[in-house]
Amino acid sequence: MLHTIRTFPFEYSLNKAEITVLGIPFDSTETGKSVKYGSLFIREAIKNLPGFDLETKTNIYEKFKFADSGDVEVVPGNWNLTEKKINETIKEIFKENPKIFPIFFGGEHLISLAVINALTEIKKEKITVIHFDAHRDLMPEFLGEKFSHITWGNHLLNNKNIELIQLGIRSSSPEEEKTAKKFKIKNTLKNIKGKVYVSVDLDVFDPVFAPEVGTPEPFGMKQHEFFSLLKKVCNKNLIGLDLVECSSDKINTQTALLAANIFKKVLAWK
Ligand SMILES: [Mn+2]
Repeated sequence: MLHTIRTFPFEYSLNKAEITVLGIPFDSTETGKSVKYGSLFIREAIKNLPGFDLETKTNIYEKFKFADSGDVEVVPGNWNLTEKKINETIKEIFKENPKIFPIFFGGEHLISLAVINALTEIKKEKITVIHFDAHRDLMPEFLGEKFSHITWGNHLLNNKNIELIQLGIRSSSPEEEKTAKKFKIKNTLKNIKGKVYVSVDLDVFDPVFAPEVGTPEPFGMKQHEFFSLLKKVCNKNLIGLDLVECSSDKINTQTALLAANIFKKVLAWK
């Protein structure tokens, strides 16, 4: 693994850490603004935040031991090879530390497909995926391309070890609605059982709060709305998290800072 950047005040080796972050800067199927540097700018925004959380009176850097696993060496324009590398890297991380809590920074949303499939192979049990997004991402293909940031959710439904919950959806197609109905995709956090994984497309927020995203969509969630939902699933059953579709291109822009706050709150509440 390539260790490229120092994000946390104190870092531990992977086998001694409790939390790891992994960047996956793949954006080859992105149709809007490039999200290639999301992992870089989310890391930079994390450096800007104090570890102390006023609400819980905890410092996340005292509460947990961190290890930055760097970025996956993605292959631009080649999802097959990139998917393989994501899968191998995640398995390598869990081989080193089976108890690690991973947080993934995109890149585009397609990376979540590889991440979640790898996690179900590793955990060998059913995982409830809570997918925050403006978009369903359930198209079987887009412009003739099977694997894209608009289709990843459809392919995830082939994984029999996941249950999908979608929150914040406000853009879809008749075809995707049919698929959502067929697979009984829920839009509530009620009655969740077992392990939980959270995938956050930052365009779930209203563009007022998160303007730097690949494909912004008006009439989105407000910050309090999102964080009150997120808080409900930050417990011992949460096994991982991803933050994707951040198109920031400067240090400490609004969307990267919001993503960094999601990172911090999840760890403060966990
Ligand atoms: Mn989206």
